[in-house]
Amino acid sequence: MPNYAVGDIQGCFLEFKEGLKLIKFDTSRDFLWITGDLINKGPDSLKVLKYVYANRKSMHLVLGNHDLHFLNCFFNKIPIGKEDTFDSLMKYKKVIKLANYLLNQPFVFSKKIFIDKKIQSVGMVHAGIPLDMSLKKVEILSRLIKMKLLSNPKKFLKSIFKNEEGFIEEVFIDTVNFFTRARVVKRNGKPDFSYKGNKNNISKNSFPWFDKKLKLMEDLDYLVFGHWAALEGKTGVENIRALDTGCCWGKELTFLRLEDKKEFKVQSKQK
Ligand SMILES: [Mn+2]
Repeated sequence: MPNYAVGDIQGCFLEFKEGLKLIKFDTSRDFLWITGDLINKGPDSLKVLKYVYANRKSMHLVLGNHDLHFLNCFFNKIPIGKEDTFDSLMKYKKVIKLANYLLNQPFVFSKKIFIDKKIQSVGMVHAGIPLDMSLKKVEILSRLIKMKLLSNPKKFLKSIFKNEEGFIEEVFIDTVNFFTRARVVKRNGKPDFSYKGNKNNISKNSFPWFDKKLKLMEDLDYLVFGHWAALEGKTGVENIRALDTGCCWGKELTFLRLEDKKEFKVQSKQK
């Protein structure tokens, strides 16, 4: 029962399907971990989501910023932006089923799997984890946030996207933003959301969120994440793996078999 992780698909359905063929993905036996941002920017968001939903028993996924953006547009009836490419999803007659499926997904996922005949804990998040958060704290916060999101999706999403202030406690907003959007953090540990470049041009007052010793890694053997395509898959940290390799920007889609860390890459068909 191999576990494969895949980076941000972002509506690149052809590459996604090609990758599943390459890894000989078997829905009766294997698990696919998806690092979030399943949709937007690429051409086939609806096809990606329909496939993942149809095979949901084999899927583990976490929410990314683009998934949340879609949920905000859907639940708050906000027209999609000029740069957004998920209009076919918004117009799909069963969109509510797919929106509810996403709404129920976690921000952080972890599971124990067999690696080298040992049980190891592997975690997944879309963007990042605050330096000082233990796995237990991450899990409790994720669960509290999920309860708030499910109890009132409209208001929660409005607060996240800042079109309504003050309804949700700031700690939840900050945590969701860290899980779904962080790349570099300042010395005080707060994210600087403006930086999207590679690891070499970060100002000396900031550093990648995974560069310092993370409390979370005391309880995890391995962590995968997406979101930061400019890293091109490299973090420089042995047991923390970046999987967004910019498929929707014309680069590639990366799959990683968690049991032996073997990589499988599909060339992007996007420009
Ligand atoms: Mn993202």
